[in-house]
Amino acid sequence: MRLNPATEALYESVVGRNPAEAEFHQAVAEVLQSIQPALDRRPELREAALLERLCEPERQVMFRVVWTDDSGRAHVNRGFRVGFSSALGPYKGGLRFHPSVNLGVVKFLAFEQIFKNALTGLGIGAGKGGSDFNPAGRSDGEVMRFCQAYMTELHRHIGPQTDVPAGDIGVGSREIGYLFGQYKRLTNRFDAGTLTGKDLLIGGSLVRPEATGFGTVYFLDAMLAARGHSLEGRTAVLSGSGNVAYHAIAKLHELGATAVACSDSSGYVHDPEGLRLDVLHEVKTVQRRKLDAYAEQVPSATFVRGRVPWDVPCDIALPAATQNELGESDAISLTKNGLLAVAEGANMPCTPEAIRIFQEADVAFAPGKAANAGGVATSALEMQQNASRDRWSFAETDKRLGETMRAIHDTCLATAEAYEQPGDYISGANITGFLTVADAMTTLGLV
Ligand code: NDP
Ligand code: 2IT
Repeated sequence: MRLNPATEALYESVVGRNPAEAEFHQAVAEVLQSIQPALDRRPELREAALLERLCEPERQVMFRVVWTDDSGRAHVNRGFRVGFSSALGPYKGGLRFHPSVNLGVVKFLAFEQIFKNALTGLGIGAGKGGSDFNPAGRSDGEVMRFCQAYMTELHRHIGPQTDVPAGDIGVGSREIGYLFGQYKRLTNRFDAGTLTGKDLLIGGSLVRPEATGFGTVYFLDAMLAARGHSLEGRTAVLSGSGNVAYHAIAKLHELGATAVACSDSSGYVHDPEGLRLDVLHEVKTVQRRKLDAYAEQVPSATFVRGRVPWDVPCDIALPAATQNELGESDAISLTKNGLLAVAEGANMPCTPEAIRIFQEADVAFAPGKAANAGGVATSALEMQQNASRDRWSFAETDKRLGETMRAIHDTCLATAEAYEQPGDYISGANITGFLTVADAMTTLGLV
């Protein structure tokens, strides 16, 4: 690790004070490493325990969530919400419902969100939350009762000026609807700006469902253009087949690329003729089934059980499922097959070893905190619409999303260049996000 002794000591203290939180350590290590050129140039940013404050969440809430299944049996899950930084605005970030959720996972996600949200330039702080509740196979009624039980505690800690949750893995507009319904009931207020990712009927924004996937492809398009390439005629492989992957596939197809493989937790589907969005929607969103059902319906498709999709040859890899899902051997196989670019739709999907392989092979690499910032950026647009009781058209909102993603791309590239890391979007994103939040923290005094 390229850390100077002071930063190394801080990293060791983060590890020591937060044991068994490997994903959080990983996220902190990457940021501390890549902001080093900024710290060298602006040594005053080491003062006032600024880095120590940046690595310590402002607050963390953990609570018991008790709910009953359809047979009346009681279940206990754990709920989390971490407010990491409110230097730039109210805590903002999604809720994840997945059995793998623990405090370390929530903290890594909230930490990443600090820099991502700063990059949007839209005045949002950083938080994340969720539960180890597993929605797979649960009925609508069970999901609703879980959401109500979760919100029964969470409502004390959130609000339009305090903390504004949204969706993430396992939390889409259905869950946000149930969460908002309970929030409204408990507080006796229709405070639409407390949650984003809402259905249009209850104050949601057009483009928010598409925003993360579309935004990732807008960023990818700008990154390819900066290298003199385009998406036209390219082949793409994605992981995941949820909100982010689905809308990324739609935008890839619209811009002339072909997505030939995507995955879920059961395996991956390879369709050399191009993935069919209608079938994906029916299988994953309507029926909530696994991808073998896609291959049952599409003769050109093959389902590969229990494997990740990274050995399918492609020009573009778009990991859009979960953290550390693309490792060194996957990166080797992708680069051997002539990979041109990677854009992280998910948060921290590529391991540090995989990223090193991409960098050595001169593969263009867009880190999640830049590439997938379109989701939270459009959440901020939803907050603006809620605050002004206005509704923007699809075209207007999509235009704002496109402009935001291109601005993030250009800023990351320019910052990387200014700090002598040309073409390194990881440095560009981390340094830009860090300087923005660090300057705001200094302005706010020692709080
Ligand atoms: P969804 O729940 O809609 O979809 C998740 C997809 O990833 C599903 O296909 C799921 O498979 C698969 N998946 C999830 N966990 C695992 C796992 N441990 N192993 C294998 N496959 C897994 O979530 P999103 O699409 O919203 O989120 C995907 C990623 O994008 C996450 O990393 C999230 O943090 C990130 N992200 C999301 C944003 C948003 O606006 N939603 C914004 C920015 C980033 P299965 O269907 O079998 O469960
Ligand atoms: O990781 C993310 O940026 C999200 N899950 C979206 C957060 C949001 O508040 O829209």
